Amino acid sequence: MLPGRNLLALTSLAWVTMFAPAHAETIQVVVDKLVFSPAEINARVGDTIEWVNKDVIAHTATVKGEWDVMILPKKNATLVIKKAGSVEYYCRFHPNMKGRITAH
Ligand SMILES: [Cu+2]
Repeated sequence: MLPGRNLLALTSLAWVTMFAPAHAETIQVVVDKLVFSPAEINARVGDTIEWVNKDVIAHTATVKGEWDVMILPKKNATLVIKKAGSVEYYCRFHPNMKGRITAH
């Protein structure tokens, strides 16, 4: 076995141990005047999406058969990304409101 490889493996492990738990991020999507902004976001599995509703009406972030998040007027709502992939979500009350989450 090469000592150099061991050191590299050990260093990588230390990095993962130190940074993995703190790595999950919260990504904010503002809902204002019936628009998700930004409409397209990139995330990692484990990240939290937080919708911040600035409107005085309720919205949802919905992926049919996957998840459905109610976003009450002037409130925030969150969802933890559980799997990788790209999904388009929409608002059940205003189906022309659309957003996309691409998770790695
Ligand atoms: Cu809506």
